[in-house]
Amino acid sequence: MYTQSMDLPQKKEQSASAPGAPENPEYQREFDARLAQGEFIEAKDWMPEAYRKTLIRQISQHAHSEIVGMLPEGNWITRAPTLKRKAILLAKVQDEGGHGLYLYSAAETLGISRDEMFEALHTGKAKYSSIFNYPTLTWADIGVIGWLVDGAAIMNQIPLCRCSYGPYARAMVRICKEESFHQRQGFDLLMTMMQGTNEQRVMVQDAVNRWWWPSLMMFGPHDSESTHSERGKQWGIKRISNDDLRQKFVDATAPQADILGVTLPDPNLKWNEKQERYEFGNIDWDEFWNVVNGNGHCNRERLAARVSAWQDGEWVREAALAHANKRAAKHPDGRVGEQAAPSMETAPMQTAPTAGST
Ligand code: BYC
Repeated sequence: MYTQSMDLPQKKEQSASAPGAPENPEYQREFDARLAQGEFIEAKDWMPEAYRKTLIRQISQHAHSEIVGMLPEGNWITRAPTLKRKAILLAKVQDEGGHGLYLYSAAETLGISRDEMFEALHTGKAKYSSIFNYPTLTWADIGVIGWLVDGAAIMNQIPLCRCSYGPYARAMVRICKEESFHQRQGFDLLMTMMQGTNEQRVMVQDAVNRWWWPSLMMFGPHDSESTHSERGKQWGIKRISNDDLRQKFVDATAPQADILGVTLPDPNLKWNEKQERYEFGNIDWDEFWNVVNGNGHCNRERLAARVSAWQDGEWVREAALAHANKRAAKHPDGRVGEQAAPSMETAPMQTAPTAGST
């Protein structure tokens, strides 16, 4: 499986970078200097414990969002209106699963296990994006998720490709490329519907009305209310603030709504010529916190789906482990290929051609 576990931190006693290693002013100065120079911090490098914890929190929550994000769209795979749209949706949902796996792998390099991360999700300790607690009521919701939700995700995630932690930044490069396709297929789906019947246009407008505000909430609370922004910026994890990203998203999306022929559900949305940006109305923060705190439309349903997937998959994990143990017993030297290469002692002397041989 694709993994970054080659970069796993060494054992505590072997490495000053291991979780729980003592803080050290000299290492701290070196760490600060590297951040100031815009260098990546890598898995085996020393890092302050709070930096490690913040990354584990953010990356694991990001991974959970991808995995939980498969549910509202997965709900429509069997009901896609054409074979083409079904194939696209299937590929998109599969991509989200892949994103979750890269991100879990990136988080593992910080010394947390995947089981611990799942445990945090299943017990409600770890968050995932508020957006996935809204229901997908019609086929138009699938287009709107691509256009608005993936659009907001890209806006938030492009700066993460330059975040200070190497394994996270590299995972984000590939994720952003795929998200960009996701956004375009959503726009394309909606454009097709807008060129269809009046009923289809009404369906699209209804979906836009329901998803617009939750999409703006994806960027998190106002900067003044954001508990992690200050440190995140100092550590080069957060390059652009929640409010600035939200503004960029509105500025990019409002003209796209005009092209589609839909109205964004905000009477206060207007172009400010002087400031060269859109003004927009107030977000309902009570709704946001209600959803974040587990009381949205689908919070319980989403979590229950993840927990039952985990329980139903127990036999697969057991079988995979039994298989791995069997192979390890068969190949104690760690080689797991079809045929283990002969060891130095048993290898015939002239297996490799020497220079000048024909
Ligand atoms: N939903 O101090 P703040 C996708 C929490 S998946 C829930 O500003 P930070 C896709 C926040 O965690 C997209 N909770 O935090 C998948 C914190 O609580 P904790 C997911 C939220 O970290 C499938 C508290 O509020 N993207 O694209 O500086 C299909 C205070 O917030 C939300 C990512 O995860 C929210 N919307 O900034 C389609 C990107 N917002 O942890 C698409 C990576 C805030 O102290 N994450 N909270 O309990 C980030 O960039 C940042 O973590 C955030 C928040 C901008 C989200």
